[in-house]
Amino acid sequence: MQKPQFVTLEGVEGAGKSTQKQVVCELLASRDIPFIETREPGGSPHAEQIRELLLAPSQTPPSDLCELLLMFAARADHIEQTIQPALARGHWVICDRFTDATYAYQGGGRALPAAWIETLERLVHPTFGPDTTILFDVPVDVGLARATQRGTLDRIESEDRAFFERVRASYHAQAASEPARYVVVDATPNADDVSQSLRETLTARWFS
Ligand code: T5A
Repeated sequence: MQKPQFVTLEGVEGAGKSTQKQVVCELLASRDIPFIETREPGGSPHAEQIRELLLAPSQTPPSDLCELLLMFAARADHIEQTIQPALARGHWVICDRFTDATYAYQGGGRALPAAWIETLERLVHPTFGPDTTILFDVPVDVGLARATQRGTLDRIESEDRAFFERVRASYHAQAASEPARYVVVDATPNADDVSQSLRETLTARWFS
């Protein structure tokens, strides 16, 4: 049997990750493959508390370095408490965002040095990372319009358009540098068309 996979979903705000995560889950369920769904920041009790700190709108937002350290603090707990136990039980892990989001948001968006992120990555998960990363790629304006239409924006979602252009550019660079790990999906069409394309791509990648 195939080794359980660690699968991450990435993209700018409103790209449709949460919507399309169901397609990944249905694909696994249809083949009786055990899996868990999780997310970052969050995914374990302590990491979910850190998520609240990170995303709550605030008159006095955390410093950029504080935000970066909290992302990795949450991740350390999430890996130990949730991700690695699930993989050890033979479950696939489907995770909404992971360290690539830190490179995109804190590295790209906030312009923190990549070397800081690399140092924390080596500390928190030196030998462990996603087997497949699905990047839902959508123009920033389209993603932000969808996120805005859905409801109130959290602290990070409230950044300006230039911030999210840097986030998207970082994702493009990451996908280009690791083509074997990344699956890039054009998330601009309607949700049904994106689902269909995703289903075909993942079936070919994992099960053919
Ligand atoms: N973050 C996270 C960092 O800064 N650093 C890090 O290291 C990590 C891990 C997480 C925030 O934290 C930041 C990034 C984020 O800002 P979150 O609430 O989990 O916060 O936010 P997101 O991950 O961005 O999730 P969103 O829900 O905002 O976006 P999704 O999941 O991509 O979009 P989704 O599926 O909820 O869809 C949004 C709306 O669009 C519609 C949906 O119905 C929904 O209403 N939609 C479509 N409409 C038209 N066509 C389509 N194809 C559509 N697909 C979805």
